[in-house]
Amino acid sequence: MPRPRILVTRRWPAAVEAVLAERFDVSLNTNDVALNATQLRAALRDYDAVLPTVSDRLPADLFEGEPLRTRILGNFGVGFNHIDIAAAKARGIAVTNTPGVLTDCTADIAMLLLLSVARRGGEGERQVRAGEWVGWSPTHLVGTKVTGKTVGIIGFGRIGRAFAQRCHFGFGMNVVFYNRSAIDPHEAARYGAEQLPTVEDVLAVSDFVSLHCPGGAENRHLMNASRLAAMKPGAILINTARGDVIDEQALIAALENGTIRGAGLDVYEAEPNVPERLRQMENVVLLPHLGSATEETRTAMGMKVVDNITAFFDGREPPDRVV
Ligand code: 8YV
Repeated sequence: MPRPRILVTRRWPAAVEAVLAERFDVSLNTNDVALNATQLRAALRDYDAVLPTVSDRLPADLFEGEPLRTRILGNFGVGFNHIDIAAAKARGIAVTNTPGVLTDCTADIAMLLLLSVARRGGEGERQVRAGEWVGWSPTHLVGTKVTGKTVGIIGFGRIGRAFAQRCHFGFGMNVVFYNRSAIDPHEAARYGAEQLPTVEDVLAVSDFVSLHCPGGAENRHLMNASRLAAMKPGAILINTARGDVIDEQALIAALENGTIRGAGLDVYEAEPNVPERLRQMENVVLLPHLGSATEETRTAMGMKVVDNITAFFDGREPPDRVV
């Protein structure tokens, strides 16, 4: 039996690339630049498995037409809103993701953003690097205190819970959350958190709001102009989920008008393009989608993809099948 032909769309941690090479006939995109639609289309035609990342967009039209050789998309990441799942399903293509292994590191980045915006860490770092710090003063870069404040979490899945735990037990914050399904109050209490009925209820009481829901159609622009206006004056918005959960233009307006105090963002609507107006603002901290970017987590994510496609080609059920 020939080994399955697989395409890895970006460079992965060396340990994972080595395991893939032992088990599969691997083609690796060594340019480390995201593939375009034509290349992805050709990949679906020519490979048994394609292993995409968040930067490989696979909309419905890529799955249409001629016979496709691909039988599984082993997504490198937990979020899969860049893949049209219904179109993949219609062509009989399985899709898997990598849940669980990036929970802590993504929650850490949310905490890092919350602290950086609240305590003006980005501004301070820019000043010191630019040689513009003129000395300590009682009024220099005074931020807002975190301990004792209320943080509102939108989406209480794995990452939302890990973030709640950090906020409550690590930083002495009150934690409330919105989740579309009801969470057992005893389970919520394990994370020091309380569920509220609506997003608006959460926004009304939160000094910080952190997004931990999936991207894609159902949550597109969940944080729109009216929801941004419903945040407490002086509140801070954190997004480590997906860029499309926030209406970016409405956010820019809310930041410019002082509707909210600041924002910490790891994800954007049209990555890697970040609007110029956002990049000019002092009251935002902007990271380049670093949520899962640790050696340990990226390796664990890769190994999960290996487990999923190995199971699939062995005729077993892939552990993390989403379609
Ligand atoms: C990944 C992420 O690095 O897993 C996710 O959903 O957003 C990131 O942490 C990215 O998806 C890689 O494909």
